[in-house]
Order: sequence, then structure tokens, then C-alpha cells
Amino acid sequence: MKEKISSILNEALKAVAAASTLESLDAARVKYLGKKGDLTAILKGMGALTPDERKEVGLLANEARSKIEEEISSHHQQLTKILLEQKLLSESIDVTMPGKSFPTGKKHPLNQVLEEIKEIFLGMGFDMVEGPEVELDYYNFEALNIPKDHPARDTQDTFYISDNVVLRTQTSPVQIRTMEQRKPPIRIIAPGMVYRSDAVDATHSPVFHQIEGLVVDKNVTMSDLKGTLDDFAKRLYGEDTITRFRPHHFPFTEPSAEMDIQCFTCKGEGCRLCKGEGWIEILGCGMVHPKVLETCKIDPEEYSGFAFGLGLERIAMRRFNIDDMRLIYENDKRFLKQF
Ligand code: 2NM
Repeated sequence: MKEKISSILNEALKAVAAASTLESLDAARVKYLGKKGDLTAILKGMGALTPDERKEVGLLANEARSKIEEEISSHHQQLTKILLEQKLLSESIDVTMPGKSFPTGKKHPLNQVLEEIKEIFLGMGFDMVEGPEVELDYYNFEALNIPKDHPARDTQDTFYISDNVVLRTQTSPVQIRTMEQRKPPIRIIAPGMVYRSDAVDATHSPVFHQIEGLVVDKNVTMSDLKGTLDDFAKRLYGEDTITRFRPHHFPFTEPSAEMDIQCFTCKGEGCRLCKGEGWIEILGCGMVHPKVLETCKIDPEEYSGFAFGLGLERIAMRRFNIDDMRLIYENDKRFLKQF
């Protein structure tokens, strides 16, 4: 029996040492120390022995049990440590590996320009307002002092939905609606899509985008208009931008003007970009016609205002050197990813 115990001990220690997983270690524990284990069987069979023998064999068996338990416990600690190290190693991240790049979208050039212009005017204290694209003849023309026989009303330019409903040809109807609803002081910009019955070519599209602005208050003068728009041009094109105002005509403003900036490429000398002019037209503007104010129930004796309008596509085309307007609408990814 003593030999049996000694061989069980040897065998058990070998099995424990060989266990490479927590599962096989536990299996060894069950096999040698469990209720139906080899060592337990020895203890159970001790009834046949003499008291002296029993004492001796019991002592040996208990010693063997302690030894095996000790080995199991220390091997368990070791295994847990190794397994944790393996797990950490397999889950570690090599931060020096190059990252995977995901294809990301870009802001459309038109939206980039729109946001830039919006930021400039919001920073000056303007509100942004929007209005319907399908508009009453009244708001698109009548209230803007565009008489019935004015060429802008010609069916060549305007998409008519019915006799008195059109697709707006400018965003000015939004300004009229705002003047009806708000009392001065009014400082707004109105961006949006506008429609003209034009044939598509490199510089024309039946749908394009405008931003118009309007300021109405007491004592608003032409010099407020010039100061505001000159400041706008300097913020959009750089501090050293030079502007000029040329007389023009719009039915809804009096006086009316167009603002140019001196060509930033040739500094006024004349080049391809400015088509030899030395100047680039940026926007139309003017002092709101007293008749327009009156129509909106704003007393032109008490209040005055200025307004302006610019086409976003033209600004974006110049900014990004785009030579054909159609590219702006095609949404070809090869085109869009360049900006
Ligand atoms: C322009 C040029 C000049 C304009 C005028 C008005 C309103 F409603 F106040 F009369 N809104 N926008 C205006 C004036 C628009 O676009 C080239």
C-alpha cells in the first residue's frame, strides 16, 4: 500500500506538471483527489489494516494529498499568469501600424461658399430667412415694382405654374414677406434656389442659387450699403480687396449699383480671369425703392433700406476655378473630391 501511495503521488505530480490548461489541471485534481479519486480509494480500503498499519498508511496518504494540493495550487497560479499574458499579448494593438482610411464625403463647393458667406453676414448681425420656391406673381414681381411690361416678366425668363403663380426668379420675394411680417430694424439674408427659363450652357442653368440681403432701419444710407458690402468683400476675398460701385438699374432699388472687386490675379491690369477688364462683378445692390417699402406698409419717410443680391455659382466657379457650371450639378465624385 505504501508503494501504491508513492506511485499515485508520482503519477499525480507528473499529471499536474503536464497540465497546460486550467481544465486539464482540474481533471488531474478530480482524478487523484476527488471523491472517486485514486487516493480516496486507498483511504477507503484501509479498513482491512491493523491499527498500526492504518496510522502509518493514513499519515503517508495525507502527506501525499497535501503535496499534490500544494503542487496543484502553485501550478494553478502559474497557469493563470501565463494564460493572462497570452491573452494580453493576443489582444494588444500595434499603434505603429498604418491606419485604414475610410472614404469620406466632402462639402459641395456650392455649400462651402454658401456657408462662408452666411457666416460673414450672421457675424454682422443678419438673420437668415427662407421662403417658398413656388411663389405668387405678387411677391415675385408686383411688390418688387416690376411692372407688367417689364422684360423680367417675359415668359422667356419665368417659369409660370399658372397665371399668378411662378417659380421664383430671385429670392427677393422672401424679403417682401419679411418686411410684411417684421417691423424695422430688419437685417436679413435670404439664400436659396431660384429659377429662370434659360438654356443650359457653361455659364447658365435654369436652376441656380442666390443670396440676397436686406437692411431696413431709420437713417440707412448709401454709405451704409457701401461700407457693409465693402467689408463683406474684404472678409470673403481678403483684407486688401479693392471694391468699386458702378451705377446700374433694378426696378426695386433706387439708386442701384453693381459692386466689382479689383481682379486679384492682375491687380487691375487686365488678364484672362477678368477678361481684360481688371475688375470682377460680384453683386447687384441698391437703396430699396420707396414704392417697395410702401407696398410692405413701411413708411419711406421714416425708414430707408438697402438690398443686394449675388449668384452663388459664379462665386464658387471663380473661387475654385471651375470653368463649366454644369459640373456643379452633375455630382460626379471625381469632380467633387477635388474641393
Ligand atoms: C438684387 C439687387 C438689388 C433686392 C431688393 C430687394 C427688396 F425686396 F428689398 F426690394 N430684395 N433684393 C435686390 C436689390 C436684389 O439682386 C441682384
